[in-house]
Amino acid sequence: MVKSYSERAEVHPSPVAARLFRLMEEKKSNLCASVDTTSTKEFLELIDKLGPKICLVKTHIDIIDDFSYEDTIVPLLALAKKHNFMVFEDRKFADIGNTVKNQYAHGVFQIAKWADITNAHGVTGAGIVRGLKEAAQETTDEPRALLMLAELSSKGSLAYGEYTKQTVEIAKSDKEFVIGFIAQRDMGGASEGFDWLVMTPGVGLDDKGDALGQQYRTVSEVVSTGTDVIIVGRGLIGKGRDPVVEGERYRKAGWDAYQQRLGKA
Ligand code: S5P
Repeated sequence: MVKSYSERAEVHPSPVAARLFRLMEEKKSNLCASVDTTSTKEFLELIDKLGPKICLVKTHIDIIDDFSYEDTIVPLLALAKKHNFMVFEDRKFADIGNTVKNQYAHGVFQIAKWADITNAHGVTGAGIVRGLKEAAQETTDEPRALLMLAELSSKGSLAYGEYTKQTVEIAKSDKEFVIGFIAQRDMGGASEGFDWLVMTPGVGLDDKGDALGQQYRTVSEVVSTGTDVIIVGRGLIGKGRDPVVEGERYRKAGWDAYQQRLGKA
């Protein structure tokens, strides 16, 4: 039996996951907007438009040309409050524990200070989880959470088979801090008491892929194979697209697919 987001919120060991599940149910949205744009102005304008339709904003903060904490992050957090969404910095940490600890908390971006969720590759081993957790604890009293990159959407990705399996093993090292995966399907865990969130990028309703190896699956395809949160970038904000129209279209598609998975539609 597939559990609802609100049932999962009630018992989840991570306050970040619990809050996300609650607000997904409230807003009837499992849509995460990937706002991959290079100016602060456009970044904030797009997020303000998409805000009512999404549960999560995914950022690549290092692609913003005119980044500053005051002018980029402070208004981003104000929009998160205004529209009730959470923030996920797609940093894809991939170094030893001690280095990622510094990368997460320090430098220009100070990700641990403002992002509810970030993510990491398993390639360096379980020390990456401990390093990131220490940085979070030393930086803020706010709850923070991590997703492990178990699978990738791109053509020729090396993250499959034994690599994916061992990344899932790393996730088991911290039940509270690691809330799930970036993956293309359900990663199991239920029989061992884990309730992992699966977030899936490479989702598009109109395109099959791009010229640089991205591959898209449809919303109903990914939700039927275990996705909890759909991550959509260019499908929402690509050239010629109206983010308000596409935001509602993907929100509805994601929610309908979730209802179907629950057996309610
Ligand atoms: O496997 C992956 C993992 C990620 S996080 N494939 C991805 O495409 N992503 C990210 O999702 C990628 O970095 C980009 O920010 C977003 C997909 O954007 P789109 O425009 O192709 O929807």
